[in-house]
Amino acid sequence: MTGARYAAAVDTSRCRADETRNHQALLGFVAPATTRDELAPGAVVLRGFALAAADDLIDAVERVWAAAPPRHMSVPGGGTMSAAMTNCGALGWVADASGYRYTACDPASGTPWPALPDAFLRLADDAARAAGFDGFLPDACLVNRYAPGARMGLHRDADEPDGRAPIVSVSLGLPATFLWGGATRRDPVVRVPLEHGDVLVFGGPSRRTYHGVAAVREGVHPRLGAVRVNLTLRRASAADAQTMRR
Ligand code: MD3
Ligand code: FE
Repeated sequence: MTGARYAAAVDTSRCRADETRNHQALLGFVAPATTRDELAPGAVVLRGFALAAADDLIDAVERVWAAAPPRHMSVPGGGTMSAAMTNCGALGWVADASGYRYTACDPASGTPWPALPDAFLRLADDAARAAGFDGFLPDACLVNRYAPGARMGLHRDADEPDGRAPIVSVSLGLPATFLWGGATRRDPVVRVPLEHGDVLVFGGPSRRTYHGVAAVREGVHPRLGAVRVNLTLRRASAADAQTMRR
């Protein structure tokens, strides 16, 4: 499959009908407007899926930031990540000069990461279900904060032992270009525009695919200012009967 074929499958259009339905959804009349694009088997783009919950999600992000401030983590090769990161949930992803791992406590404070907010859990469950993954029970959420110019190079998420659980990603604030690669670092990369409220779900054969984020462009979001936030909800503990209820 070629990059062009994936690109053609990504519908970036937004129409007036969608806006009207989003407005009605805010008023509680109908389900939120979402277009569902499949990037690849198991990789689903749910456009606007988090719009109705976005204010609650941002309130919760700000509480997480107050308890566990975002920081630029060091990486083994030397240097630091350009996105500032923190976590909530029973486990949190950390990087330092010695490697990458999940920890129960924030190394900066020595205390447990803040709990997963209800708004995150509800959104993760709804999005996973909409993408065909029933009973997703995340125990970790990495919260990435991008200032203009920040990016994330191509990588695979491989620190979660249980490959059965999907990852749910929520984009808030400034737009960005998501880079969707393949099974190897050299596979062609498809650029997928992401906006405030878009949700991605990655499971099954897409779970170990290379991906990244292009440098975020200057801009101001009405609620978050010159910031993009990405939430990734994950199952970081080892596989057991609780991983998926199904
Ligand atoms: C595909 N975050 O935190 S979200 C990351 O926008 C990360 O901050 C990016 O990559 C961000 O690890 C991209 C989309 C995403 C997240 C995790 C994935 C795509 C994924 C894991 C496996 C496959
Ligand atoms: Fe990732």
